[in-house]
Amino acid sequence: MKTTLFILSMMIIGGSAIFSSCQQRTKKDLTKEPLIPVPASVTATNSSFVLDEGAMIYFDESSKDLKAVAEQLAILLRPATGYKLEVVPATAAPSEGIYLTTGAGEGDEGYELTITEDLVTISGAAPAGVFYGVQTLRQLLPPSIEASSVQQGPWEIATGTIKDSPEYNYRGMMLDVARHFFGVDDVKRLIDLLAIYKINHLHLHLSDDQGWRIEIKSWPKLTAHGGKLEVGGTEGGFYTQEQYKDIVKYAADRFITIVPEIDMPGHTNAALASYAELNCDNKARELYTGTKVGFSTLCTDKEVVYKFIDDVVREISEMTPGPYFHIGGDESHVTPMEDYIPFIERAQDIVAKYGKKVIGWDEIAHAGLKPNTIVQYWAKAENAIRGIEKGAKVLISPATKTYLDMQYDSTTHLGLHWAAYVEVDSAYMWDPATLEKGITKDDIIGVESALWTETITNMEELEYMVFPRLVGHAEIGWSPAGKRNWDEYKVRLSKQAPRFKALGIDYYKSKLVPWIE
Ligand code: TNX
Repeated sequence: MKTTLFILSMMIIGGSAIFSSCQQRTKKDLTKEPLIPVPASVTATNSSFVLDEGAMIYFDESSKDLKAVAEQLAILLRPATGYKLEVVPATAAPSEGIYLTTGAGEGDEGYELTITEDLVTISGAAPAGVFYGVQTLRQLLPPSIEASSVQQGPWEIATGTIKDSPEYNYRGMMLDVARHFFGVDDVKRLIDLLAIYKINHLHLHLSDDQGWRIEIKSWPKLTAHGGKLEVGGTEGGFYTQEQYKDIVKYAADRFITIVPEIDMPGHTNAALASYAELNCDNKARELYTGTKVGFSTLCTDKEVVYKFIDDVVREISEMTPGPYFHIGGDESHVTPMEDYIPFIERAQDIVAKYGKKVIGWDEIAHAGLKPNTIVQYWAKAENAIRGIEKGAKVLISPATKTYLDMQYDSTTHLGLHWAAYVEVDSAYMWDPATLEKGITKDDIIGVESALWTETITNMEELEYMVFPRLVGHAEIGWSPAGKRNWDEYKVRLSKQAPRFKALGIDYYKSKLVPWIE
């Protein structure tokens, strides 16, 4: 009896080392893992790695930026595993654990993930690639890894090698914070969710008829007055400059670039209500809380309007490390074309003066375009093609496929349907490079989904419209066209359900997807 107890207690003291060395490993097939976006190449070696209690996360100390990525990985894995997962610098590859390094991987965002029975190695050409390798590793772990409290393991991963890099450099989502305002914590949650699916741009639609959402110190009434309300007349809001910088930093830590948009010359009622001098008749407009579009315009012949734009672009550009400034330019129905064209040309000059590249909705292609201007195709392919003829690149956001405010079908209780009903299959089954004759892959910088928020008032509603369609758009932006097909994708998507649940995402349970609980 005593000896048995002794042996038993030795086994317990020996702990995970004894356990893992004697353990029968499951034969897991890496090629069967339901990864989204689907990687460019996967090779399986049919065994498994088990993340255990004593595992450490090593980072190659010659690349200082990897420490932050290693710490993010630890923060991600600690709650559900309950393990300590120490983050330690290394000068060479360790024999076991998780190791982040540089050297392999294509372009800035490519990575190579190699999993053996003892060691997981993520190597990227740059830290962004390592970060994306981490996101893939995350999806290879059981969905319960996303939980915020300790869960039952084992934390087992299939062995093999994944080599992966994106098809498009720009994979984005736009959030309209003007029609309904979303605070800093909501935006941060969205950023966290975007990063899981390797999206790397968040475009914030910061001004519209119904509200001005970013503090401009030289024009304080924009937010003090123009930020007060939102659609429906409820209380609006705005980001202080400190809050905006905090969002930019939070996004950058997750390799997401913030793209600020100030829509002009239309969609400007909130500014026109805040400053009388921006109107041709010098009369301030009333605040507007309805959902009509196309009724407002800055007075394009007034010098003060360009002073205003200069100040706004300067203040926002100073807080924005990313390369882009979005000038809107859509639906300026009450700005005559002969005024619209020189206005858009002058706005581009102002943006260039502050060192940013212009993005504008496809209507801007009517104007002369600077060589590095980007046309965002949302409504008219002919405008995008006109832009290409003028030397511009195109960001692909067709309303019929990528507008997340479009209803799934006629029973959807939120959203609009002016462009189409966009079910989960329709949102997925298309290819940017073949969607329109005259727009080829070389013309395209990437894909962006857009959530307009006339009917979307809170995070629950946002998540219902965004998920799962955005996940499909993320795959369109990242994965090779030849690797994508709906019948196979819908099965991978169905297996994201427990992950969505663990993350608390209120997604739309489309009948077209064979969800597993
Ligand atoms: C069109 S898309 C708009 C937005 C609306 C959206 C609603 C675009 C450039 N303009 O102002 O919010 O439709 O779906």
